[in-house]
Amino acid sequence: MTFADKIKAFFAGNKALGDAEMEALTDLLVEGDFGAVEAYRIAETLDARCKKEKCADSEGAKAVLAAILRETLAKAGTAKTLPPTVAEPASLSVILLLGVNGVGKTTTAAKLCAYYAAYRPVLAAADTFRAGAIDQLKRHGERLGVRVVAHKSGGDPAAVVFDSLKAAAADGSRLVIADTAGRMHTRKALVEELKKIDRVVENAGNAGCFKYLALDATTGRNAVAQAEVFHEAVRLDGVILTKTDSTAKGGVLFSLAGQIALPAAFLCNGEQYENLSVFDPERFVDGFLGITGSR
Ligand SMILES: Nc1nc2c(ncn2[C@@H]2O[C@H](COP(=O)(O)OP(=O)(O)OP(=O)(O)O)[C@@H](O)[C@H]2O)c(=O)[nH]1
Ligand SMILES: [Mg+2]
Repeated sequence: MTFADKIKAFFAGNKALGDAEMEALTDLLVEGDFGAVEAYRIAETLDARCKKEKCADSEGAKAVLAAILRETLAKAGTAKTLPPTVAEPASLSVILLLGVNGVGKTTTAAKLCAYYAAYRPVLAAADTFRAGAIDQLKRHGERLGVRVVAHKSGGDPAAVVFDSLKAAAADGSRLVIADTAGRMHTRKALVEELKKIDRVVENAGNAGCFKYLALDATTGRNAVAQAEVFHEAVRLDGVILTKTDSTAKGGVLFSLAGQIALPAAFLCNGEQYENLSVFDPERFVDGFLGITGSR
């Protein structure tokens, strides 16, 4: 039984929701990657609100839960995103993709190039740490017809971003999308490197800098701790949840919103360039509760 089926089964029939059911729902939310703290908070809020509103059946409770989940996402606000069409007069923007190794940063950088094609983006190969990372990005650049600015493997990632900004400005491009390394010798080294890249971008006097954490939906409950490290280092603008086409449940987005006020910006649901969509909280909650079926 998939997670969505379990949620559906839980709310099916017109049964009353007593203490035992609330406990089962909390377990279900924990299973859905909410993390214990957020699962308990949401189940308690649901219980209190159902009592207050005298809604005793599961259909009513589901509607109340949907409202609570929407409010949880709303608390984090809307992630800052560039519109897909270029506003005039256009200035240069930068998207930094951050995240631990293997979450899908490079693939997402390529997807964003396709999504923001109107900006004539330039890719910055700022993952100089992992062998093969530069070539991987170059292959995407070739397929997409996008310029890739790269230095040698082992070079300074902040310098790559700096050169990409110059190249973009010279080319009349409106957007630099920077792929970064997910791993360094130590976590401290990673944070220092990200801060250095961040300073280059902030000092470049660009109109907009968008710092997104790519997060693998299958990471589960560990995601909040992971996000906190990056959020403290560079103050993230949002999360891009990748691999939502997997068996992941997505509850992690509620924990990120509820616990560290970090909103989602995009969802990725596959390996193709078109498998990227702007995050839509209404649709996400409906999908999560099986109200319309898909996310
Ligand atoms: N199913 C699925 N796979 C994805 C998605 N996004 C990325 N992948 C796959 O995940 C794997 C890792 O993707 P990368 O883009 O290389 O990840 P990365 O974060 O750049 O990895 P490092 O550079 O090693 O830190 C690849 O096999 C991708 O094809 C997605 O939305 N869905
Ligand atoms: Mg990569």
